Amino acid sequence: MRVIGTSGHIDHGKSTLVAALTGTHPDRLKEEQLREMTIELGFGWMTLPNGEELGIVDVPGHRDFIGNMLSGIGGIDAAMLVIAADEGVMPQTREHLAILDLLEIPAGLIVLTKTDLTPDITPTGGSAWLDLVESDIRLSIAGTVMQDAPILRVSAKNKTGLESLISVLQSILEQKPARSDLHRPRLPVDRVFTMSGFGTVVTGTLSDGHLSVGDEVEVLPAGLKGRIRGLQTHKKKEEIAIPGSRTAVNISGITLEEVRRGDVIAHPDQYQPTRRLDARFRLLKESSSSIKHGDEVKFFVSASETIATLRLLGTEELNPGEEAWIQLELREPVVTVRGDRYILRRPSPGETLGGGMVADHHPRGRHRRFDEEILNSLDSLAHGTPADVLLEAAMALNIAPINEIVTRSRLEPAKAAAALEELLNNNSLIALEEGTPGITSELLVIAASHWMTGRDKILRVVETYHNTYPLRRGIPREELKSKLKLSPRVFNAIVHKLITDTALKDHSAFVAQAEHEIAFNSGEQARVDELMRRFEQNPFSPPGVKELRHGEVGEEILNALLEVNELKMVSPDVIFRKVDYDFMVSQIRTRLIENGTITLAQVRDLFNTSRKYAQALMEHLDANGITTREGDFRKLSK
Ligand SMILES: Nc1nc2c(ncn2[C@@H]2O[C@H](COP(=O)(O)OP(=O)(O)OP(=O)(O)O)[C@@H](O)[C@H]2O)c(=O)[nH]1
Ligand SMILES: [Mg+2]
Repeated sequence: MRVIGTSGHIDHGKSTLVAALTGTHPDRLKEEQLREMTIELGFGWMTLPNGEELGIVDVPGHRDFIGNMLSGIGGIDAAMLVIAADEGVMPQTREHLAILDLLEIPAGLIVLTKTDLTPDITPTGGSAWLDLVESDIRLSIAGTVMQDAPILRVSAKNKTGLESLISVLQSILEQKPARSDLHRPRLPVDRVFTMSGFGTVVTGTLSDGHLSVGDEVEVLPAGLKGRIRGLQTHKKKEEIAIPGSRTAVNISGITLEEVRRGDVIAHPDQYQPTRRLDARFRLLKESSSSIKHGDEVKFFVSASETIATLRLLGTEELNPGEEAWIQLELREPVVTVRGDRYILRRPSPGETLGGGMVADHHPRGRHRRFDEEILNSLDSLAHGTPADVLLEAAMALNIAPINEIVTRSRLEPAKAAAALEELLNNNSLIALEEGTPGITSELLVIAASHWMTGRDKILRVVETYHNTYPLRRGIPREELKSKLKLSPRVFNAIVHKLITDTALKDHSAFVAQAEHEIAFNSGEQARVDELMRRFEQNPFSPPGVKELRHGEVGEEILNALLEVNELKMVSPDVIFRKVDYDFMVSQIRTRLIENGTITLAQVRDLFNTSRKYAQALMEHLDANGITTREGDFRKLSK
């Protein structure tokens, strides 16, 4: 399945040629037939000798309808630039050629038609006039995408030269790889109509993925949902429409008024319309004047068209023939992605100014002008290696799953895979989660430069916490998360990474800086020493928790002593020094090994303490699986 498009000056015989090739005249409208002039896009199709289906989009040559021409020319595999032999290269020949060049239409051929009108044809087909026209054409196409295009001499009227035209066309198309299926179909709508009994039908050249009957679809930019009721290619019913084919989609749930030319049909949530984009722009050298920052222009991409304000990011003014980075603010949202080719025209008087490639379809914001960093990052998006492009996509998304970064980069799967491996190996990209990082994986990753700044910021928050609460073990995870305003998934991934890198210490519900130790100042140390003396005087009947908390020792110091394991809490009311606790446990163990059982009263007498302490200790030992209670007795747990 291939699609080609015509182009060329008005009346040069484009539609007649399509009719001669396909058997159907593409001009359908009454007005078109009366005026012998194409206004709307026309369509035809044929089967090539090798059996491949070929769709043909026929465009108008009249300068007033160049918007229609642009809406049909996107997505084609090759262009036929049609030039009438009796007139040669004319203004719209040049303008269409410039457009094909700006859109980088990948392959093409030039059809020198109406050769029957050339008077001096010799019996062998030679003609001094045609040779002259051809050499003029060669001059015009030099340096453009059409530079090496073959020139075919035909007469659509007499049907001469058509066979060799078809065979050259076939061999050009055979050299082109089939359109890749990226599973992100988009159909830029170039026609909308209704068919009685069916409802709304839209047509376009499908790209980036396939559509199937029954699919839920979205009409963008509006976002209205519908379902595919039927699909046709070249008037034949299909269950699946493949990328690169002329496709008619019958959509249920969408009325004729709800969809128009320039809209895009896609699967839900795969494309986000944009109102701002960054692009490389070339002003045609034939342009009648320079352009300035803030100029209003008409923006054409795929089948859509909208008014835009042009911002020159690195220069005040752009002269004919020059290139620059621009940011476009669009009056209406359009669907476009990185890598799309676009055209800018001056609204009035109508003139094609130039065009180029969309470099970023969702830039981070309204760029400051003359900002070196922004211009450099745009350069790497435009000229960089796949790794540069992938890294730019990662930077733009900050922290994101790998598959989203790959989608944004618009790289071919094989290139994306190699770029990903390279970036992970040289640590330009950092995986925040564990797993196998393939291009379809959902592992969170982050660009190294963002990681460094993000990591410093987090460590600073933790450090500030340590400085405010030096006697605390660390900051509660929840508190850190809300301070950083991160989603649970991103937060957990980052903290996990920081712990693995030993930048943070893990204390389950708390985290601390790796080097953080609880340390008392001299005043605090004096209070600690005094407290420890009180414990030492009555090791088995020590001061009560309430008294300590609210007394001069204070909560912070008490908690810190528990943190550093100087004290051991056995119940909300009872705390022992750790050494005394260990001593009691070993004594009880020895008793149990000798006697098998012990009672609360025996514990009380053993340490010459009160029932309150003995009970708290034994319940603590029960709860920790050291002892088991049976009535009044306790035994060692098994
Ligand atoms: N003698 C002769 N006349 C031709 C030939 N091809 C087209 N014509 C005539 O040229 C006129 C214009 O042809 P179209 O095919 O409508 O031209 P077009 O390029 O489609 O014009 P637009 O769509 O308006 O840009 C018509 O009168 C055709 O009959 C040809 O090979 N020989
Ligand atoms: Mg025509």
